[in-house]
Amino acid sequence: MINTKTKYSQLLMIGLDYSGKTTLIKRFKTIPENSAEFFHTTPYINIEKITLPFSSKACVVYDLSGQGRYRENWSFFYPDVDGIFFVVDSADRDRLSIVQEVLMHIAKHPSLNQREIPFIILANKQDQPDSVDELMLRKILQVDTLKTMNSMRYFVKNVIGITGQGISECFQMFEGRT
Ligand SMILES: Nc1nc2c(ncn2[C@@H]2O[C@H](COP(=O)(O)OP(=O)(O)OP(=O)(O)O)[C@@H](O)[C@H]2O)c(=O)[nH]1
Ligand SMILES: [Mg+2]
Repeated sequence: MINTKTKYSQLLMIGLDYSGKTTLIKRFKTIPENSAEFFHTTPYINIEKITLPFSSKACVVYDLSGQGRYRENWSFFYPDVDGIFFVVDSADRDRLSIVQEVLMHIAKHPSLNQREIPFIILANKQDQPDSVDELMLRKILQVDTLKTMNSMRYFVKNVIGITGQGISECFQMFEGRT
């Protein structure tokens, strides 16, 4: 992990495979006012350096693969990150029960126990006609229960990765402006 403690804030992007993490961060970078540099990419980690939209601070984004065999690697980042984007494919109703189990597993992780960071659940793919919206997702994923399990600040936000809709608001939550 890059030692960015003083110079940058750090954002972790996780969520099941195919949920849209890489699409979201790449789309964010195409918005003209969001200056961004490419860092490094491999099949299991994509690292981007961006400028946060509201504070204009530099931020390193760790976009990790959500494929089953890589999920255990997510926790290496928990002690140092300043916030987490957890991306959900809201149209993949068959896998929402797996998403719920994964969220419970994360919420119990000892490295997150004392961390007062924002945990933003991005209800992605809202353009899909059969997608579940943020209010319904909050219930299905039992966000009220998650909130009782640690000190993280939970949010759920509708987004569309392919258009960029809702992403700025998620960064606003990350920057503690809501
Ligand atoms: N319709 C629709 N498709 C989307 C949206 N966001 C992402 N996708 C599509 O979902 C697929 C998976 O997106 P990725 O960004 O590769 O997903 P990922 O979460 O990075 O996946 P892993 O790296 O394997 O964990 C791609 O075909 C995207 O084009 C969205 O908002 N709407
Ligand atoms: Mg990806």
